[in-house]
Amino acid sequence: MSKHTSGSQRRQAPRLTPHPGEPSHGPLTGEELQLAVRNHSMPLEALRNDITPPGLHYLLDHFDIPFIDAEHWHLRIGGAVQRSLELSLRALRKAPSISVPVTLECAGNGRSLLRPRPLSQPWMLEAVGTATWTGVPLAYLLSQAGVEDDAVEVVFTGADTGIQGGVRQQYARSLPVSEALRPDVVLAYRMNGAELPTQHGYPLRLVVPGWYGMASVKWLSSIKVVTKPFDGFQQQIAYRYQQDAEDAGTPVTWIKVRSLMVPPGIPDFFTRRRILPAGPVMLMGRAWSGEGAVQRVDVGIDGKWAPAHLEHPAAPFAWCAWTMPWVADPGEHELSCRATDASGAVQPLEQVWNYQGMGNNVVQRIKVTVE
Ligand SMILES: Nc1nc2c(c(=O)[nH]1)N[C@H]1C(S)=C(S)[C@@H](COP(=O)(O)O)O[C@H]1N2
Ligand SMILES: [Mo]
Repeated sequence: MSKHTSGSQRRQAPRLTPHPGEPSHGPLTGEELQLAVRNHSMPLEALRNDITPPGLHYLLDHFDIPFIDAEHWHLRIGGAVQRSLELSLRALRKAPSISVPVTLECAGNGRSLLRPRPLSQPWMLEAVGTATWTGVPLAYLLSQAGVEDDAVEVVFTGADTGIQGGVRQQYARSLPVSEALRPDVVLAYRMNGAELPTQHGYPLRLVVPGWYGMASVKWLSSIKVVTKPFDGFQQQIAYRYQQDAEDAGTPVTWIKVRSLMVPPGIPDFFTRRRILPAGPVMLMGRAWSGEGAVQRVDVGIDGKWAPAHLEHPAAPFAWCAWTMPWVADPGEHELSCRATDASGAVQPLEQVWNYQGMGNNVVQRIKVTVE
């Protein structure tokens, strides 16, 4: 009954994408290609680095990258607070700072592996990266402003504007007050020790360790403490696990457990198929989860699983390295990896489909030819 009611309300709601139809069984569309050349993923060989080198971290911008003159830019903090604040970049740089290594992953990572294929940014496996973010703890600024007792959420609005699902909007997302007050949530003006790159949110972005990337609002212009749950497009329509366009669904929040492997050997240019000489090889990769520390990674060789050696992460929400020696014998092989986290969650061997293609953490499978 309640499902039916919310269903008929949703029918009026704007669609996620401008595409009139349902997800596609067909070949990649021109619109997907257009998004894919604007937004890029992290080449899997970059999994070798603890911290993803500049330019290799994945990138996801919904609209245009705004052109911001940092000299005249200010961050406004207002709403249900005792004192509204307006801070220049210079003032923010003088405030107490922290540096946090964080693995960010787009909630749509793996979307294009689903059948039928949800039409949006067509990620394969690699919409992930780990950076060290330096800036002011959000909790510090919120305590300076004084959050009112009836506050429920904090809304973060970026300077980028566009239209999605027919709705004109500035990119905006909220966090529950309890999450916003976590000591590791940072308003970052540096990435990997250098000035925050334009495409990653210059002059200031939010970074929410453990949450899928959509929570980490870039090009921040304002922070507003609110006393009712935020109903913006990116909160209520986008980023939901839903079965179809009419399903209200559930919100996407924490990163699900996942592991990836550096494809061993060398690639064929066009097919990316791997070619490897026979003999010993050290397989390696990374694993992460926002729902609990990674507890184990199993590596599958032709469907036979064995536990990998796991290293400690640099921080609670940074990925950890895993390794597994393998003696490759000539022939065709399939390699895979599968992580388990402290919540008991384990990567699925087959993914359950959802309408927006969110949170696909299916195990990676790599075909290799050993010569
Ligand atoms: N203002 C703004 N913030 C944003 C976005 C955006 O389009 N606009 N994209 C979000 C999404 S969906 C992701 S996955 C991350 C990507 O961060 P990155 O490009 O620094 O990797 O930024 C988030 N913050
Ligand atoms: Mo994303």
